[in-house]
Amino acid sequence: MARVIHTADTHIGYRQYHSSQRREDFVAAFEAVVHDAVESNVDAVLHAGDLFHDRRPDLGDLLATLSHLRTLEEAEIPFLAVVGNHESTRSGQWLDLFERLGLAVRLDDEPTVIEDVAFYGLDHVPESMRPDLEYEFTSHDAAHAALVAHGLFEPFAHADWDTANLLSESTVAFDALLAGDNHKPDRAEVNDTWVTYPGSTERASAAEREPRGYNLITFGEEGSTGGVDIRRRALETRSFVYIEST
Ligand SMILES: [Mn+2]
Repeated sequence: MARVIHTADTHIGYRQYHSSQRREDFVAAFEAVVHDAVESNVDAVLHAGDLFHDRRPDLGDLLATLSHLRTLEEAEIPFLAVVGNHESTRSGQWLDLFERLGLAVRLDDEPTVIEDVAFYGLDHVPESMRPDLEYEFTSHDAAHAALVAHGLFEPFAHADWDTANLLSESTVAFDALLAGDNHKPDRAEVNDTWVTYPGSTERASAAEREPRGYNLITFGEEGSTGGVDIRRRALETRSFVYIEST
């Protein structure tokens, strides 16, 4: 049995409304997730991409991120992640630097086994390059498998990625697809596999009205569909006042 936090779309470095206070809110949301991970003593934190708002986070945001990753490392909670579309760079990924420092694992087509779950990763791939994807993953002998991926997956709004095709083409049978990119929290079953978004951890736009949060997922839970239990936990955020134009 494994209990993990699934988070995504942190967008650290976003200076929303040109406000330095909002910028601090985005990194504070990451700190809150890390705090909950340590408090709940989860087996891992899975990040499904867009940890940073853009490809060039400033030094202050990087130092804050490093310090929160260090907190996880000291609590012996692995941080497993993929690269999102907002933060992807041509010359190399920030995630690789964190991995080099021993503070993160960049998930890929090889399994990273935590307790009895094999985790794999799929970075964001532009739509034009998807027809060439083979979805080849190295086999595992764990009890469960999950794919952490960044993209707009069906059956949710604005989707452009064929989830049923991905799952049937994959050489590994996944119990869950833990996604990032869509900022709206949701879940659905596609061919007996859970597909879920935890949503963003701060309001990246005024359209994101529902409470922000993350997923707490237990693999190997008796009585749950496919042995995967997905619960949503809310994060406290600054209150927004919405003014409707008439
Ligand atoms: Mn995002």
